[in-house]
Amino acid sequence: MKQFTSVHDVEDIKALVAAALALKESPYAHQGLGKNKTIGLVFLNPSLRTRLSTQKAALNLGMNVMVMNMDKEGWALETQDGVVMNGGTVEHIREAAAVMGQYCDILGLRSFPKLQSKEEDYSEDFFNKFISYCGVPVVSLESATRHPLQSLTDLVTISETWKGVAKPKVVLAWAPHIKALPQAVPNSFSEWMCKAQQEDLLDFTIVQPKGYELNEDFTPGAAISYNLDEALEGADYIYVKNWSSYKEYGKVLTYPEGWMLTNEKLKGTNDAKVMHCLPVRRDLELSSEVLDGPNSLVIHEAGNRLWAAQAVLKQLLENL
Ligand code: AN0
Ligand code: CP
Repeated sequence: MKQFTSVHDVEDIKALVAAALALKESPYAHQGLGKNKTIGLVFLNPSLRTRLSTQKAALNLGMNVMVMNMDKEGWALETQDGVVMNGGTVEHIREAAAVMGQYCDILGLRSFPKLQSKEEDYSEDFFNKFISYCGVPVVSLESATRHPLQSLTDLVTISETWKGVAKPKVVLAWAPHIKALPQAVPNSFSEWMCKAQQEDLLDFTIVQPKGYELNEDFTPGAAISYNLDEALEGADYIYVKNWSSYKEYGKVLTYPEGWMLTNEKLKGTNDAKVMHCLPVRRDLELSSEVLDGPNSLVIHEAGNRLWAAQAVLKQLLENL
């Protein structure tokens, strides 16, 4: 693996899941691998889990870690070519990324979409420029359209906890929110689940209100539903997440009633486990009774971020 920006960078998802679970058993088995290697984690947006789990994953592999909070501590970056920089931006991405590449063997980058222009966000303009100018392998810490470390974690968590004989039914369920959130987490989750479905590991359904359909490039083979109760019937895993509209780009269309998951809604499921990438707004996006109840996997899932990140960094180090 030369970079980790989406499921398409991964040769064998089953092997990567197995590697993550093996690291969970033996976290310090490869401490020599990262000796004298440095990872730089560059954040243009807030983070709790991604920041801490990726730092710890790198430390477990013996790497040095540097964190740059670009949004608060870095110079304001220009991304467009051919502009006279006589406004608010101080440094061009061409120099900034190239310089960070001088100090680091691997770079991680978090850069959310602006949710203004579908074309700009879905071209991954900023992310791709960073990759091409920094000159070292890049790990996505969440880009405009994807969050692959989260999605790998989610597949690890499902694989680890599923004890059934038949394939599990996994449902991605839209949930309410007051803010316009990116489609990165659901896009990426869907992309990984669709790949897992192709490999016969699970069955995958997406349920959302009309108008919240994801970009179809990310949903090949997914069953699509608009009825939450129907979609949840017999579900083994429910992945709760809000996202803003893709069609009416970046908009919070309406605030439909009845889309927050409650214990009542769990009754039609196969005692489904409930997942969420976090952070979650209690009793808006997901009910406290579910979050605090026996079906919630959210803390276990967040714990697994470490092993997913460590598996990815291990593969990148082996390919340096
Ligand atoms: C972000 C999102 O939905 O993409 C990050 C999730 C990991 N969430 C919020 O902004 C609340
Ligand atoms: N799930 C996740 O990526 O959390 P953070 O935004 O806190 O990193």
